[in-house]
Amino acid sequence: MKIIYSKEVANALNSKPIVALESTIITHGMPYPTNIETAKKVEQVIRDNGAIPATIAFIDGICHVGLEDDEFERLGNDPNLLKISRRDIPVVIAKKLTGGTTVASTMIISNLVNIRVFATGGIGGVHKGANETFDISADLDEFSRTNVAVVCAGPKAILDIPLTLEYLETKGVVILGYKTNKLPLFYSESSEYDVDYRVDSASEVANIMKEKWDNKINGGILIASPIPSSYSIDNKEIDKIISKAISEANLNNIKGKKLTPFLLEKISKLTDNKSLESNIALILNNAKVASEIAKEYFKK
Ligand code: PSU
Ligand code: MN
Repeated sequence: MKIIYSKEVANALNSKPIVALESTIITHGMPYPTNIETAKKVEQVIRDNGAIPATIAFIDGICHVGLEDDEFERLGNDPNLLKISRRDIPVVIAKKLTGGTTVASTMIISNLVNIRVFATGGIGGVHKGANETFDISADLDEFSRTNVAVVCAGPKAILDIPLTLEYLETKGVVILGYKTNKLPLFYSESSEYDVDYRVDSASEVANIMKEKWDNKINGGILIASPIPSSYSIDNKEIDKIISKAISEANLNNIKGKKLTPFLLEKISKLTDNKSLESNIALILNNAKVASEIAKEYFKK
């Protein structure tokens, strides 16, 4: 595939620590113009913490690694763009289409261009009711085969958490709790679930990355970093709202790749944008943690 690097990323390839970023958050995850403002703030946090940001997207079938200002604008201000996951990539290239990359497809591109650390908000997982709908995010299978460490704030609270954890275990994916023993759940800093292992520093994560890939144990590593306390929303409070949002999705027959964006938007409305503020805060925090990990891994 044809890849265009931003100037900043082109200068940094193989010479500076780089952090990859997804773009479905821009195209489908947040309203305009908050989406673009947030994406740019996330990039700045990465620079401020000594790494180089590389937001990944497809524009007219060309893969962009690192975006220029006009490209952010193009992605952020068009409701008809695609949500591009693993299955979509070849079609998007051949048909010269435009859209945001999910966690799964951002991992694929990062791996291709040798970027080993990626920051996002929350990963996809096993949806509630998946025993009937079969709705399991392609993000989870990507973790079983693609060598990228992903910093997130835990699985999205809209998911079936126990089933998501079982699925990850089956697929051989480890969840590292960043300075926590308990699994953070996106909007909430903690939960009743344990992480697989607690890690207390970026260099500890970098050691685990190196041992995994040097020993050819392919796949991703999930680093769960809790949302900052002051933005954390109580589990029970948000659960009620999530249930309401899911009922509305069912009533409106929202399925497949439309479900996650629909739920995020509904939750935001039902919380008077409090969830959106939390979403922004957790992504900024993940960007910082990912920068630290990228710097440590770069030294290895
Ligand atoms: N987390 C967010 N906002 C998002 C997403 C995750 O805070 O928009 C996106 C990611 O791109 C993730 C995708 O890969 O949702 C999962 O979608 P699905 O559940 O359809 O696989
Ligand atoms: Mn899905």
